[in-house]
Amino acid sequence: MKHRHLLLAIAIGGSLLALSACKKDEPTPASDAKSAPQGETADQFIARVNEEYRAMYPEMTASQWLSNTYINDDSQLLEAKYNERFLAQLNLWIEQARKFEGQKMSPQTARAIQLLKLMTSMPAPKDPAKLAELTQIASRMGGMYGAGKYCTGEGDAQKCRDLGQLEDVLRKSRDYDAQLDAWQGWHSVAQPMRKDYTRFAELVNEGAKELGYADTGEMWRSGYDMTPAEMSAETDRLWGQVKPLYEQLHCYTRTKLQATYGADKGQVNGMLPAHLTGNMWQQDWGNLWDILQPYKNAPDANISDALQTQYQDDYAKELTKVGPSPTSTQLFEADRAAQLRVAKQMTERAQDFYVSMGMPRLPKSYWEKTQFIKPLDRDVVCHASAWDMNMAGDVRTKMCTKPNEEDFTTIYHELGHVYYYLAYNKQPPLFQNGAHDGFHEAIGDTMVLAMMTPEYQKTIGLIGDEPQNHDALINAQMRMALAKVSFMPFGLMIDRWRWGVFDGSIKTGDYNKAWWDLKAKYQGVAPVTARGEDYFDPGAKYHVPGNTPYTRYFLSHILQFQFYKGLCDASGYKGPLYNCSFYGNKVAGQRYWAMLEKGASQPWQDTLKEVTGSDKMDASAVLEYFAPLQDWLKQQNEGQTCGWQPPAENASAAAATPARKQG
Ligand code: X8Z
Ligand code: ZN
Repeated sequence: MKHRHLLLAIAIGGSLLALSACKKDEPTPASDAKSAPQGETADQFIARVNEEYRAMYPEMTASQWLSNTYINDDSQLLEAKYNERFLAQLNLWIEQARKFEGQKMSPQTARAIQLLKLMTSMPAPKDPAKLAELTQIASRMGGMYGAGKYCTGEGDAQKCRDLGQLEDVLRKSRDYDAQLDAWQGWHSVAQPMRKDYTRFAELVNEGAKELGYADTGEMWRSGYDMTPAEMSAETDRLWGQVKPLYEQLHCYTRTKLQATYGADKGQVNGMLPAHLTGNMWQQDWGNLWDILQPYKNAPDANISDALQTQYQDDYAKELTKVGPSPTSTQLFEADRAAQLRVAKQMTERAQDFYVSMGMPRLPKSYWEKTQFIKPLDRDVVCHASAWDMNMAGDVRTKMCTKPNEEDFTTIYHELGHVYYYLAYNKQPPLFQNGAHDGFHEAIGDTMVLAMMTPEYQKTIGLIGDEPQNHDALINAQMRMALAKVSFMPFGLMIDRWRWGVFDGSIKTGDYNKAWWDLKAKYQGVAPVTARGEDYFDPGAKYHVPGNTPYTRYFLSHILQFQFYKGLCDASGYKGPLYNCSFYGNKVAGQRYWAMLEKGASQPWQDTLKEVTGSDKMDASAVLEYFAPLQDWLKQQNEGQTCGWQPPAENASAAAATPARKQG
């Protein structure tokens, strides 16, 4: 499963499900009958579920790995089938668990039963026909996303670009129209998913209701050792803490976009034009560095440049192997070999950070079975993921790595998942999960915070010994804010949309409007052309067709600063938070590993307390970290009218004006 985190317990592949069922269609001895073995106690029941789960897990995961790294009808069929078997088995276990309600059992067993009900983010109806339909839709949507291409031109002149190529346009081009074309092109891929997604939402809701939840969103919010209502209030509270910082960053960015593209084209009603943020979903503005860098003359540890150089060196080495006048095939092969080489070097560098803190090296099979770069002979899901194939050391990552900073930090992120798997593999299968899903997402990102410090970058020779003055600090903080702060409202709005779809407050006919209303409200971004209901823009983001809950990433962006501070304290560091690196610190490493080993075996509040001293999620570490930048932004924005008016507010104003017919 891919970063299969909580809810799905193993979220696998796209979050679909967790494992498959038994082998072939033969009845398994233990639970062929709908009934559990006679006289089974609750503790025995959980022991049996753990065993059955472990047994069926590898083949389900294999089918998912296959359909994600080799997209075609056959692999989708197999994946859908294994997911169907697993979900049927899961429903059976959950039914069997009912009979233990109210009985005496160990606290660990009670927790395991609770987690069992939350094992998938794709609750399936019991009706076998609907169950099969659901898993087929899920696999089809995943395949459509993975294989999606934007094609222009006719016949021999036709040119098709995949997501990676379209993202490159947003990353590098500063041509307004070229970016708009790339942005619109990718969003056209999602249009045909609309019907499937509508049906998908109906089917999972039916499954969630059968399990006793009001809807799928309520079920997703139930995985946090608090009530679903408390959980959504928690996200509001945390967002309230960071919103002022986001608004300052937004204001500064808008000013710079207007300076680049003109007062009119650089904004839409005070919001950022969706195709101009350097990112397809406006979730990470790091690619706008050329426009947003605060101090052009101050040191700027540019990891992308260093990685490009590394690639060029690798390429030159490959060429020396073939001699003076290489054929075009040899040039091509040298490029592929160098791409693979640099991807592995980036991964080795990330591994080194974990190992320096006392964690194990990745197993040999990791290096053999991982997908490091995009294969050329087939479609694959390029969206990065981390997999635990068998709960016994066959861990892998799947990426289409390019030598740039974004992918370099993504490798640390994915290895965070992998180290979590390796650490909690000794837990019973039902506890092999993050303390909550936000923990799973935060492990690697915490390492990135330490990796991005000048202190660490000097140790690896990425930057020289030049003194770190105020300007360099602001540059570094801006770099980090463009990745982290810009993300926060995005991390929130995706599930605000899905919660609304699932609870019926967003109607099928309003999918796209509701999406852009939320983008406007939280992120302050807007499309520059009308995006009516013939579009399905949510489907252009991996986690929607992939059905991966997204609140986890919002929580992770808060938690990772708490973990960072906790580990800095453990390492004995004194000084401003943003300068702390615990590279090589075994005490911090042990504290981290102890947390990872716990998996989901206790409430996350207890686990958080062990690492940070507090049992509450809190954004004060975020604010402490970014304090210098926040001051600087306030000065930069002085005299500007910051903020924006979301269209919902425009619309209600318009509603009061009878003359206007349509909003
Ligand atoms: O999906 C991911 C990871 C895999 S769990 C690459 N992330 C979110 C995204 O890309 O939208 C990491 C940050 C947010
Ligand atoms: Zn992740």
